[in-house]
Amino acid sequence: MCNIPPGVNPEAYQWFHSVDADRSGFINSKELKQALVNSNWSNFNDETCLMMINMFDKTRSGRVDLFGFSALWDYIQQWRALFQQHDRDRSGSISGTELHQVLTQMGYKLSPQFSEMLVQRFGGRGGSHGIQLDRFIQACTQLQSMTQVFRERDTGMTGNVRLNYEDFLASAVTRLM
Ligand SMILES: [Ca+2]
Ligand SMILES: [Ca+2]
Repeated sequence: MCNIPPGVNPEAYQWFHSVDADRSGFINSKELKQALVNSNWSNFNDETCLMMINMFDKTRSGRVDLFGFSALWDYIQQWRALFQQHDRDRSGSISGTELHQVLTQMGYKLSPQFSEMLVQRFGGRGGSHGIQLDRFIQACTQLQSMTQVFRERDTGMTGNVRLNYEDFLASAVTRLM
């Protein structure tokens, strides 16, 4: 515990060695998946793990080092706190109504129907039970990314943009992969 490098979250430092199952000194998406559980005790889904590894993988090697893991750890904790804060009925999942409150707090002006649609899309099996933490992180992160694509082009802040189809796809692909 005495050798924690500066800028590394002590909690993440402690976890790093147990998450790094093959002791390679790096965490890949498979190792991350084994380490993360939702409130219903299911492991995080592959898509969310891969997405988060890619976000904090500076070298495009499909894995993160201790520093990347520490940043990723903080990222997950922030979403977890937001998730718990808005899981008003303590069901362990986020419903459409609860998601709408999250998005409103984050500054989005979106309809309640849009949140319902997101929960349907990310919740699986009709989404009647809401979304778990992994899907919550995935949905919110993708929403942020796509919003960023839009805002970069909406220079006049009009809420409307004209996008070339391939330009749009290219932006989406770079953000999501
Ligand atoms: Ca490893
Ligand atoms: Ca709930």
